[in-house]
Amino acid sequence: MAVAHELERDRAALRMINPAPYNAEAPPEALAGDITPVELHYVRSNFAVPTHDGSLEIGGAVQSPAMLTLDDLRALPAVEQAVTLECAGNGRLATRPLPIGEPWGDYAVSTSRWTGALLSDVLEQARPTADGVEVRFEGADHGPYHLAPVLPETNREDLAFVRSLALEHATDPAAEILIAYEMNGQPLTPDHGAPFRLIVPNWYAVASVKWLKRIDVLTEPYVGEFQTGHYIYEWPDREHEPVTLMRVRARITDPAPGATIAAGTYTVRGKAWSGSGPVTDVHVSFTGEGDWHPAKLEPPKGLYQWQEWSLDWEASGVGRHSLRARATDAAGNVQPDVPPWNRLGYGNNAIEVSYVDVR
Ligand SMILES: Nc1nc2c(c(=O)[nH]1)N[C@H]1C(S)=C(S)[C@@H](COP(=O)(O)O)O[C@H]1N2
Ligand SMILES: [Mo]
Repeated sequence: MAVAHELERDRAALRMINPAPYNAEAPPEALAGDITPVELHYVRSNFAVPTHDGSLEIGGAVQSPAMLTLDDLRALPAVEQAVTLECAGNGRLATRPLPIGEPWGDYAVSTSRWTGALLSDVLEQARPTADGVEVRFEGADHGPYHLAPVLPETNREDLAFVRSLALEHATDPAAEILIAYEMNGQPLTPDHGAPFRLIVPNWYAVASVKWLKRIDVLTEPYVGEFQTGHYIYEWPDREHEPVTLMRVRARITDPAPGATIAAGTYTVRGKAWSGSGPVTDVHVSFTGEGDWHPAKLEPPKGLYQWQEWSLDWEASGVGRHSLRARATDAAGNVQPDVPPWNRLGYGNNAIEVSYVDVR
């Protein structure tokens, strides 16, 4: 159970967006390293941190329902992998017209090393029946939901955080979906889903259900506020689509936005990531349209984490410069100049602009 001083300690270095439920961005320096320290990892929660009784129920359309504990999960083969998590609402504040929702800047993104059991192992033990189509994941958090339900049938008085995945995806060992119980080698903290949570690589982090309480195999597709209400791209001009893979995105981490640097050679550094990765190239511009220079892109250190890139910039011209980085991924996706507008403000991966003064 989360105690106040524990939460206070875990939240001290973050940039608060909303005190209750607690939502906060990573400070920019959190992106400097390969792995984000736990206390710098952004937090996004739809409800207050819940109590969790330590058990995980596996049921629904399965032949062997089970009740698992942390020890049961630890007894399964452990997988450790670095995974970049990004909130689908990251960058919402830069979208025009401004959608409703948490006003995220650009720092609802972080990378940790997650350790846990493979979801595919847990589901194999439970033996889904032949008519299973999806898997439903329920968090222990719930509460009143008066903000802006999209689905008319939403229970505004007491809503739980529930998501689903296709059975084929959930049972695929190659998808490497974890029921994670450690973050950077430590037990999960209350804000990040203690005692265990889902980690779905490559997907926007809404899929990575925290405080996991129940897993049920379903014989019908799941309908619910956080699955078919919110977290849907409501395009103005075409079919709505569910929010799934992270869109390709690059970020300049050095120099910091608004920094003043001395004239001379400056090594510009940054990160780039995509749920359809790896990232295959990053180009950097210093003036605006037309002067894209290829950056040196480091190979991925893992399948599911951001990549580092750098470029030596001859910063000889005294004055203000507008810096932009633009990434392309293995699927051929390139960052757009203008965010792809949708009513709820998801998936803004437009090229970011920061300025730097050379003195
Ligand atoms: N149970 C539960 N899981 C959840 C959420 C939530 O509100 N409740 N928020 C989701 C969203 S929208 C994001 S972006 C990630 C954030 O994970 P973090 O707080 O560890 O960064 O958790 C996801 N899992
Ligand atoms: Mo999110």
